[in-house]
This record gives sequence, structure tokens and C-alpha cells, in this order.
Amino acid sequence: MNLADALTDTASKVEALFDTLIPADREPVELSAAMRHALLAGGKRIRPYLCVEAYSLIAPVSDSIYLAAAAIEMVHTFSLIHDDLPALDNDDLRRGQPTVHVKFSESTAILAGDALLAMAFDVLCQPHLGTAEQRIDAVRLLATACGPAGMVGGQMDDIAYEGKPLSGDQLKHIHVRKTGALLEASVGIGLTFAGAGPEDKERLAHYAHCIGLAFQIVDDILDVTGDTATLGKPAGSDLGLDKATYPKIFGLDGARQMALSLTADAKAALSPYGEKASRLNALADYLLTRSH
Ligand code: GRG
Repeated sequence: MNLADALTDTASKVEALFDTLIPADREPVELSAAMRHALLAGGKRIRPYLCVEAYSLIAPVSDSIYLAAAAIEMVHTFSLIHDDLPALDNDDLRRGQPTVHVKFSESTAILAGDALLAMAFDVLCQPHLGTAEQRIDAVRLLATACGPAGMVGGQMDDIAYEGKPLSGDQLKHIHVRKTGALLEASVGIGLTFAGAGPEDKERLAHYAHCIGLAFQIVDDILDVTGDTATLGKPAGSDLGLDKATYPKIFGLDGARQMALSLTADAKAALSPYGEKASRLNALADYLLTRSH
């Protein structure tokens, strides 16, 4: 299966799980509708894919790993709902659809995000996902990735530094937490449930770290060079919020060069796995060349 088909396959499996986990008729139906709107509006499903692919390097893929992958995507979707709120980025469009606070209401968007975050941890604790120890490790990886040392901390600094000059290292420190931490946790959780040892975990953490940074650099580049229709979210929003970005600090060519070199580093970390890692290799290339 090539990368595009594999991404589509992962997407359809986690979407089927969302449909079951959050039935449209579950009370309160307005809350379920808002959660479903956010979860089922599309999205590249990169984090679930990373989780499943990391797992498959170590063990044959089982159905249960898709549930862990779905839990990760629920946290990601939560972060997007809250990130779009008027108090944060105040965006009207996400994944080509009206954002949750626009389609429903601000209070519903806050609560739908809260519900997805809580539910993600419940899903990750389901007994058939793995041993108790594996589930505790996975919960910890996810909690750390989205807590004050991860996504929330990165987001906090991102806001705090709006309109202020930032060095390349400071920008990196923001993005390693805001975007990179969840990508790294996706790989870490896949490996944890597959029973990987410390060497594999370390190697693949480096892969995830590098693609995480490259991902954010490309995101910043697309914000400058992309258009709203292709991105499915407003282009130029970083400029509007006076945010420090890689193209702003390093220029478009400098930023492209950094993303290229990080992608090469990420792929080098996969070399011990040979052909088995071909799709993770292809993912690194895709993240570099993506248009949305
Ligand atoms: C506690 C998890 C948590 C978050 C609260 C709002 C917030 C704090 C953090 C915001 C984090 C955030 C939205 C970072 C941006 C990451 C990013 C570039 C998202 C876009 O990811 P893609 O391109 O999107 O994978 P799709 O739509 O394809 O899923």
C-alpha cells in the first residue's frame, strides 16, 4: 500500500471508531454534534498514522492500536477547537469547514473540546489496548505531551510572544512543545503498545522530533505561500496575529532549507529498519512537500 492509500485507510478506521464512540443521538445531542463536527470534518490524520506505523515496525498491527490512535486524534482535535476560539486565534475556518464556535457557539466549542480531552484518556485506558503498565505509560505520554511541559506550555508562550521579537531558538522551544510534543507522543504510544525497547524508542523519538519541527516550519511556510481554499483554514493568519515564524526569522529559503535538513535527519534515524520503515520515510517526504 502506498502512503496516500495507507493514510486513507488509517483515516477511515479511526473515523469509524469516532462514529461508534460518539453516537449522534447521545445526550446532550448538541454536544455530540459539535464533537462529531470537529472529529469527522476531515484532517490528514497524521498523528494516528504515526502511532500505527510506529507500532507496525515492532509488531503486527492489531485492531486495538487504532483505538489508541483515535484517542490521540481526539486530543489533537480538541486542541484545534480551542486554538480556533475567539480568545486564541479567532479563526472561522478549519479543515474546510466552519469552526466549532462558528457553527455551534463559543460555549459549546469550549465544552466539546473539554469532552474530547477527557474522553481521550478514557479510551486510552480501555483494558484490551495493552497491559496495565503499557496503558499507564501511554496515558503519561499523552498527558505530558499536552500539559504545561508540552502543548499548553508551547501555546502559552506562543501567545505571550505575539508581537515581540524572538530568536530562532526561542521559536524552536515553542514549537517543539506546541506541535512537536503530540507528534512525538503519537510515535511513543504506538511503540509502547507494541512492546518496543529503549533503543527503538530513542531512535524513533529522534525521527518524530525532526519531522515535528519540519512540520511546523512547513506550516509557517504554507501560511505565507498557501491559499485559504487549499489550506482549509485562513492563509496569512500568522501575519495577522504578528506571530514570529520561521520564514520571518530565517526567510522563506532559509526556512525551506531547515525543513529539508530536518527531513534528512528524520529519515537517517529510520535506516536501521530498512524497507519496514518505507512508509515512515514517505511520510517525512510528504510532510515536507504537502500543500495543506
Ligand atoms: C491541552 C491539547 C491541549 C491544548 C490546549 C489550544 C492549545 C492548548 C494548543 C494549540 C495547539 C495547536 C493547535 C497547535 C497547532 C498544531 C498544528 C500545526 C495543527 C495542524 O495540524 P494538521 O496539519 O491538521 O495535522 P489536520 O487538520 O490535518 O489534522
